[in-house]
Amino acid sequence: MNGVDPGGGVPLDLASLFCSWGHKIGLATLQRLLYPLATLCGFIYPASGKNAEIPCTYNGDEETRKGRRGKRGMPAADRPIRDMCRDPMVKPASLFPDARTLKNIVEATPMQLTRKILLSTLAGAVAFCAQAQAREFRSADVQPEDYPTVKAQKFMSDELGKLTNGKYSIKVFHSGQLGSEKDTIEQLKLGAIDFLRVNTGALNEVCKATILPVLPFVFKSVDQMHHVVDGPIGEAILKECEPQGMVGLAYYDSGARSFYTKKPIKTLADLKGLKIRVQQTDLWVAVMKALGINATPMPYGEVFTGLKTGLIDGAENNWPSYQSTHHYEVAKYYTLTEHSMAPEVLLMSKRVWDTLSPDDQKAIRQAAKDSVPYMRKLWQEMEVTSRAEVEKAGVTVQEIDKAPFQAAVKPVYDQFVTDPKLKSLLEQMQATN
Ligand code: GTR
Repeated sequence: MNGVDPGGGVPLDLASLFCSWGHKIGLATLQRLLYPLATLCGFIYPASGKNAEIPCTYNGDEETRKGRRGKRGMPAADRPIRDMCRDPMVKPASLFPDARTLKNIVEATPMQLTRKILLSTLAGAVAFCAQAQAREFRSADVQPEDYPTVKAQKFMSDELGKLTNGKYSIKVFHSGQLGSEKDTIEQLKLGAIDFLRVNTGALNEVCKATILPVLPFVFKSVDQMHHVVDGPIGEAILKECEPQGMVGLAYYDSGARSFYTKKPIKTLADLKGLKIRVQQTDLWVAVMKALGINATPMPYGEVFTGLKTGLIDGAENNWPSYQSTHHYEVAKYYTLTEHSMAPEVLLMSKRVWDTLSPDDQKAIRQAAKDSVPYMRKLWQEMEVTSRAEVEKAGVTVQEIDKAPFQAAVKPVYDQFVTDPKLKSLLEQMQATN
């Protein structure tokens, strides 16, 4: 598990006590009450600048102890406390006296001394509590750092920080750093990673209901897709992932998927017999079979090499993926079949989720929800810019009659939507405007 185990195996019962009490009245309030008192005692260096009242500052961008007085190095005794935190971004205030404060202690009367010890212990406990509770979640995404899904998770991290007084943040491991979508789904289920952003297609083998938004030509428009996934139907689909160890938080946009190939495609017949890369699911293999295409399932990260080496003749995806992966440099014909609008989805590991308080769960849901309009705005912009970029680079865009495609994939619905619950959800989807 990531982050810090509150208490961290350190015998500091007062800190644990404070952690629970402090969170009841609000950690920030507690810190603001106690810090000036402890400072008066001379046990904590008064901070300067914007973090003046906060003994444990969270600035997230540098190793230096911003907000501490002067440029003096961290007292050796501070280091274990900082290390306990395991998070270089959480900076504890000094909990240990320097020579001047030691002198004050020696010269103090017993009454003064008791007061000093009590107050400094309390302040120390608060500082410890703040750092012990701070936690950086890990999230995985196969898309690159500047992709809308990744940026949206960073936005979510900031929102979460605001909603929890800096208690939580999310580090996004983008560009498939933690593995393919299939691998990271397994890691999420085990709680080895906390969050995951994948396409709904990637979930099809794990929670069956997720095939519904992936089905070819199931949505009539982006608006209709939003009405479906943002309401009770979308919620019901994600709920199906919970027994599999994943808590669905939000749907992000993914536009429409179309074929791109090394040779021009003008009709469905031109695609017959071609080797086309698909996501690693039975549904996609069946869709391609219905179209007379030779499906080649493989991870997203291997498609470029597959195209380059001739292992595949093409693939299918939206504009931003086609552009950001540079697939357009190898497969220069983009045919506007727009055959699936499978949205992206953001999930949290249920194992991790279950360790959180209802308030924290609420904050996570809220932050995820808040990131959706931001993501969708970025998405709309990127769909336009990525299309323009590939066209400028010489890609041929082909309009195509979709009717033969729609007719050919019809049997796939009967093949995959057999469960009565899924049937009912599909009917509700189709009845949504
Ligand atoms: C992209 C999606 C990725 C991944 C990829 C694929 O559109 O953003 O998460 O699913 O498609 O085809 O594997």
